[in-house]
Amino acid sequence: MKRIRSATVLVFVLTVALHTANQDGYGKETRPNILFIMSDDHGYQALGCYGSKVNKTPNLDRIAKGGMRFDRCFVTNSICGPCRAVILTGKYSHLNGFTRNGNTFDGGQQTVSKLLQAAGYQTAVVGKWHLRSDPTGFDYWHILQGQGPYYNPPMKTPEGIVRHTGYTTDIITDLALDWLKNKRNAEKPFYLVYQHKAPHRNWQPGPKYLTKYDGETIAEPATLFDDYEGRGTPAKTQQMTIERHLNPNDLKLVPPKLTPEQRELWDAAYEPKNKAFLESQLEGKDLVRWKYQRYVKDYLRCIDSVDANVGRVLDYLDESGLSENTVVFYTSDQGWYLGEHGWFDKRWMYEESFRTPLMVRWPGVTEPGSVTTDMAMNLDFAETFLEIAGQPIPPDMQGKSLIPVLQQKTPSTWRDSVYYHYYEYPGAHSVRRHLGVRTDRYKLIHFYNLDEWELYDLKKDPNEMKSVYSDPAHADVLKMMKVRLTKIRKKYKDDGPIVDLQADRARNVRTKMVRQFGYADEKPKVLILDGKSPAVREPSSNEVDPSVRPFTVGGWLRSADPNGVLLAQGGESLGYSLYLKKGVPTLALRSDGQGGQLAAPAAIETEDWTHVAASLDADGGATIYVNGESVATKKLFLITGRPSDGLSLGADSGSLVGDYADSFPLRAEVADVRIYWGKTNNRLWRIWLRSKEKLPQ
Ligand SMILES: [Ca+2]
Repeated sequence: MKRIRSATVLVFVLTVALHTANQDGYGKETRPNILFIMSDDHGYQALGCYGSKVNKTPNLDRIAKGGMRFDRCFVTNSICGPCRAVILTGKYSHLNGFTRNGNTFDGGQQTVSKLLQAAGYQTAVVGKWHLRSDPTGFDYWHILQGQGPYYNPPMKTPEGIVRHTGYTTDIITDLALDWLKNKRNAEKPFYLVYQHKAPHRNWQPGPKYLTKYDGETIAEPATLFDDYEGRGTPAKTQQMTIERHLNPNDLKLVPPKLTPEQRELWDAAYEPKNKAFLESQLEGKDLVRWKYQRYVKDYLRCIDSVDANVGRVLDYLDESGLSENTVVFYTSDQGWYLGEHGWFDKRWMYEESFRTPLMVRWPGVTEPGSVTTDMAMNLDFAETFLEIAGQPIPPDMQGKSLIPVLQQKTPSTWRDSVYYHYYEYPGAHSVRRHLGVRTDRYKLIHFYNLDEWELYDLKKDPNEMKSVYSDPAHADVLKMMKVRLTKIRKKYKDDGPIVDLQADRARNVRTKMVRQFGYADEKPKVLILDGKSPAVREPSSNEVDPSVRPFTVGGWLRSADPNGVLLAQGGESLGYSLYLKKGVPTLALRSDGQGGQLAAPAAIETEDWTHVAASLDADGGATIYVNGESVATKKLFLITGRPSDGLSLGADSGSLVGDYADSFPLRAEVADVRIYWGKTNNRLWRIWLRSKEKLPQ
């Protein structure tokens, strides 16, 4: 009890001290300025002050040297837009309404910028915003549109779009400095939000750093060649590997859009490197290593620009005397994979993306060079800004002011666990929805759409290579962590029923025909399948992506030997195939390591034209149709990702979806073969079946 009381007294004394510090008796404002610097996707592994093995960041380190480094600062939902919304509101995603990128932030709600503005602060935001709606609560704003490009960004202001020429990291800094020097009201304290796009994908370095690290080898992380044994489906089915998921733009094999002058510098830097690579014909692990070096070097070059530019702003604070009364924050919207587990990107509750860098310099408050392992969260930033400004913290904000931590007077009642919830699935990189709790030592994760759990002992397994969820020796820990998860979900008001967004999204797919083969001049056109090769092959594309959607596929066929694949898309890990085996129409599905199939109850007559089709509904219910009549139904599952194998008509090209030995080519006449996304309906069947009238006899 005594401890709790002294903590309360401390907070009270501090609050009073801050309130009385507002004015110095002559009406002069003395409340501290707040400079909040946030970059995008800057992992702590790439910061000198965090012991980086891959780069140096002398300017960013100045903030840590003059203040406090947080070694356990976590995010609530590791992805760009949602993190920004959490920082503005001090609330978890489910309460601020911004759960995934692509949402639109409701700027009508309570935000820290509005509260600071109302408290007499000058408020400004420059750089990345990424919340779709315009900023609210800012006296001045000049922001990138969406992700924004690395070069020559058009930027949005209340007066309209302003076009800039140059490197975005430099431009954002020029805007921040211009506001500090020329645009703000110097009579008021300021809250400046200065946010970089860098080092977000696809890591285009600035003109000054295009050849930095050339000829060097950047250290590889210990888990670059992780095989994901020891973890469940999610780690095995994600799409963020350096090996397979970096594209030619990411790897700079294709140059970005640049002015002629910029292009000249770019080509001088990349053309010789690319030529050497193309001639090298690397394979296997050597190729992964090349990709890793290319990716990490470009990533670090982007950080070099951030570091130099933050240095310019810190220099200005020093020269102008503002440093003394300005609290400087540096953080990233979340953490990042620099090849750990073979990955780039973020999203996971695994440490590298869950933890974000945070350094805070507050002269007279933070002890220079101090380090804390107290658990902080991006949920706390809004509350901290408010307390710095001497403002009350609204009771509906969910974080805590970090001021006691900054003063190294963390109360014993400080949080001993953090809660996480990631939503963006289906989505880029195919990371499953998950939630979980982390304590000092343990982490419990629930991938709830799969109902798969993982438990880690971070002391024994800091790289999170082997889940001990099923290990009887951890039964007590598991029990304790499940209790904690239930409690913490309740604490943050995230204990309602879990919505299956996957089925929700599938239900909203509009019925639409996306492909039609064997049809011309408004009538069916017969395609002769020779039983050898497919009549049509089409590479995998976003346009014909069967993932997370209901669909109907099929067509007319006539055959003396009804054996083989009518239509297939995908292969052994993801996809579907509609085929006939001894005359029995069968639908095969593959997704997430599971296979399923549904066969008609009997062989069908195919000597005359017969319509054969299959559909999948939003809940994964499959149906086989013969001449438009349902002949079999069964609950299967949705395909959860886009297959890398393409589409083929008359055989299953590439790796196989169904239970057959080779590509199982069909010998038949086929016509009016269609692929529909969305729910089947009467109109669809009426039109499709009517084409029989125009088939040759
Ligand atoms: Ca980000």
